[in-house]
Amino acid sequence: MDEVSKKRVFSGVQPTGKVTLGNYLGAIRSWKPLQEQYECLYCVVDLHSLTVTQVPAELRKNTMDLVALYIACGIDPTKSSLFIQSHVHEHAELAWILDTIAYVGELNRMTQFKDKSRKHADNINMGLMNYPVLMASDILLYQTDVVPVGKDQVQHLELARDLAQRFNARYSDTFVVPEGHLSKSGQSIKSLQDPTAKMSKSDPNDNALISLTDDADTIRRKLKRAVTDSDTCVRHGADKPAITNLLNIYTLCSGVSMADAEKSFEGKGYGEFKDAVADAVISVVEPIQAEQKRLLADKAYLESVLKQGADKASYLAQKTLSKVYRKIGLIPRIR
Ligand code: ATP
Ligand code: LTN
Repeated sequence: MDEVSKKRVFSGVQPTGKVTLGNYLGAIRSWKPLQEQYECLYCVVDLHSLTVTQVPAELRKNTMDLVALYIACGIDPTKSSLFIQSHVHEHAELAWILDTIAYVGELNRMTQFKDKSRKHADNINMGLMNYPVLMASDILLYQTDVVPVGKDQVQHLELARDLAQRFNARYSDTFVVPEGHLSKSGQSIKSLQDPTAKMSKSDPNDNALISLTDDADTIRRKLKRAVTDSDTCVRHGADKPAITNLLNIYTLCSGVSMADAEKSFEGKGYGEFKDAVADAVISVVEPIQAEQKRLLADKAYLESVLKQGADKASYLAQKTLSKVYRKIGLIPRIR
């Protein structure tokens, strides 16, 4: 397929803390194969992470760690644009315009806003409420066709679609209305300590999550401590949320089907099963860690990737933003 007729993909992760196995299986892993079919833009959304309090030095480190992680997970900078959100100033500018057509009522109803307001009751800032508008701006700025995200982001994607349609209806066709792309079984990896909650990188209980930076012993220990269900049988089902979650992780990391996995653990206890889950997770995580470490030692290379990514993204972003400004009646600057 030639470059012009390829559909466009955009996705991003926030550089907040340690990326979890949930982020990887639910989102980042699906990015690599998309590169063959689509023109992809993968972004480290640093402006989003400011909606919760950040320590500047940590934010800086987390951002570069995430850039290296994207590449270690198979994002090929010669195929896709990999960049940092704050390097392309149009994201914040389009967000302002979209703010003027987004309603307080609809933002106030967003599940993530309600959750995060509860978790950060001392810092319910306007950015937290505007978070989905900035996300819509990320997506609409590139005339994105497809957005790969985990299940928890579906509501935000709906808002991006609504804002695109609202703008198009008011000012004539301007934005592509994006579609979501949910990875099948990885769409929600649950906490190891509470299988009704999602595995989240900001969980204060470190035993609830597997971080992509955890070493083999830590992964084994966390899985040993993972909660289980009341009987001792290894099978999936709505009545067995904890084992279903571990089976999900196992099948996604090993490539074994659910039916084969259940058969192979028939009559075996949770101990043996958890060991096998740990082996499967370690075999996925270790090569990524080695590659990320190698990349982080080559700062010049990472900087060249980011420069190239931001140049390409800026070009596309600027095209959309000037179209938007023109349509709403702002006078273009004479150069
Ligand atoms: P935080 O805990 O700070 O809210 P997070 O772990 O939810 O962070 P994000 O940066 O918000 O991570 O999400 C990055 C991507 O990972 C999104 O596409 C999101 O849908 C996906 N994702 C996050 N958690 C999970 C999970 N437990 N299972 C599957 N996908 C997930
Ligand atoms: N809100 C997303 C991260 C994100 C994103 C995006 C994902 C910000 N902008 C644009 C896809 C497309 C999250 O995963 N928490």
